[in-house]
Amino acid sequence: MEGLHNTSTDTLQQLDAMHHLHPFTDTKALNQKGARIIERAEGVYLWDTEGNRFLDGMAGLWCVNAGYGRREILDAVYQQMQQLPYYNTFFQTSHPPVIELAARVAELTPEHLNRVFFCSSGSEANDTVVRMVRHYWSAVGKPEKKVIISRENAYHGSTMAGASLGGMKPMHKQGGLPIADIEHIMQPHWFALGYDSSPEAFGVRAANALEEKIIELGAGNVAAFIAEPVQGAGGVIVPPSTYWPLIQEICTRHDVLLVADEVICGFGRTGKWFGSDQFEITADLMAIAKGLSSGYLPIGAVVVGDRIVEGLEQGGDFNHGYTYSGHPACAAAAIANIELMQRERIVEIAGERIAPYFQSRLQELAEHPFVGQIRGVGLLGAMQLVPEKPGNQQFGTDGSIGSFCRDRCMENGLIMRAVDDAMILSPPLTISEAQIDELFASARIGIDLAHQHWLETQ
Ligand code: PXG
Repeated sequence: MEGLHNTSTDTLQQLDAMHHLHPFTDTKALNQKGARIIERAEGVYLWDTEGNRFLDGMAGLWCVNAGYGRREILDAVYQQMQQLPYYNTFFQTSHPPVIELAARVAELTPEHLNRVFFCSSGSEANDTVVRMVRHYWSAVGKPEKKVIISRENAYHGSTMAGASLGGMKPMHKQGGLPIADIEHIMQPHWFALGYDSSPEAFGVRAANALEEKIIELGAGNVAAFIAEPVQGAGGVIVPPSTYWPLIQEICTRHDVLLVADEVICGFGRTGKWFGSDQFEITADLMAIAKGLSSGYLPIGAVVVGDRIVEGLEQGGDFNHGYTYSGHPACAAAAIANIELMQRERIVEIAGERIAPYFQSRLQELAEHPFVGQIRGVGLLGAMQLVPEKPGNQQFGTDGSIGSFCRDRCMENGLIMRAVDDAMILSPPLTISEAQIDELFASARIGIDLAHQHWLETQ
């Protein structure tokens, strides 16, 4: 088949409908409407085949941290593909890009995290976490420590283990999940669950749910606790300040490993290199993906603490790995991405200047009569739409208000994500102040229109 670059939107949509099954999609509904076909990108903007330009308020899927069109990454990949397009890292072999990337990741991540196990996605990273922590406990003579505790409304991926770790009920319903020995506790979502108390008191209550679960299961049976520093797909849930210090203490007290899922929070998203830096979390293992290559090529990893490596070394072979663990071209993309982020001080500038500006513009929307809560840190933001203020009442309309708002934003040139009725933002870290102004101007139009629509339909 010839390349489809000059094909009409209609034809592309028809072919897409005939042959392409989309992730997390009602296929029948999509195909009646036709997919939007994105054709090109530059900086923080995307263009579709109809010539519409969008400001990408989601950095793809929370991943294009360095922005689109970075030649340095393209050139690095091209060169690597010429030199060595593929070789594996099984059977006692290695190659320069994977070696360099592992060293760079070890240098960037907190001091005690020095070894890196590569894979191709966040889901694979979390599958690796499950197998690795269970193997670790077995290697150090405590094979009964198997249960992994996670949280309701967490997102850890879409593979069997990733979806099981996640706390998304609709995902569990399809396919008989979670798998065995995964437990869930409450999430630190103050607005939804703790509105009648102070955020600080609620943070303590939500963290104590971990200790209660550990005691219920018996610490001797619990391998690890996994959590996103800030829940992303769950709706940008920033935990109260009391939450993480207490979680850390509980894990230490009960000898339960702490796993930070940094797939979204990593690589500058919260204004520091890692969510663990922002929230002062000392994790035993860290899952990373997305921003590692700014999404240019698929790559993920588990960054492993010294203590875990020492344990694993007592366990012989770790019978786990992927054909594309440490793929040379993906590693080259990640190295070039990290290099340019360091050279241009993208994370530092985001943390010092861009994120504070983004958060102040976000905060202005707290006054809007349709916005009940603003959540955010770094370049993550959420605007929770509510039917009335004050209060934490929700619409109970299956997210149709959020989708309506999202569609109006799209018509006004902004890509925003709706998680039920919370409007979510996670733009490239390279966004400028002027582009942030443009973003919030469109967001405000979308929210105004959704508000008007809501009032009219009451
Ligand atoms: N952990 C976290 C915290 C994530 O956000 C994954 C793991 C899985 O990564 P992969 O690369 O396997 O997709 C993610 C992914 C959304 C959305 O709609 C979020 C993700 C993926 C797809 C959609 O918000 N996060």
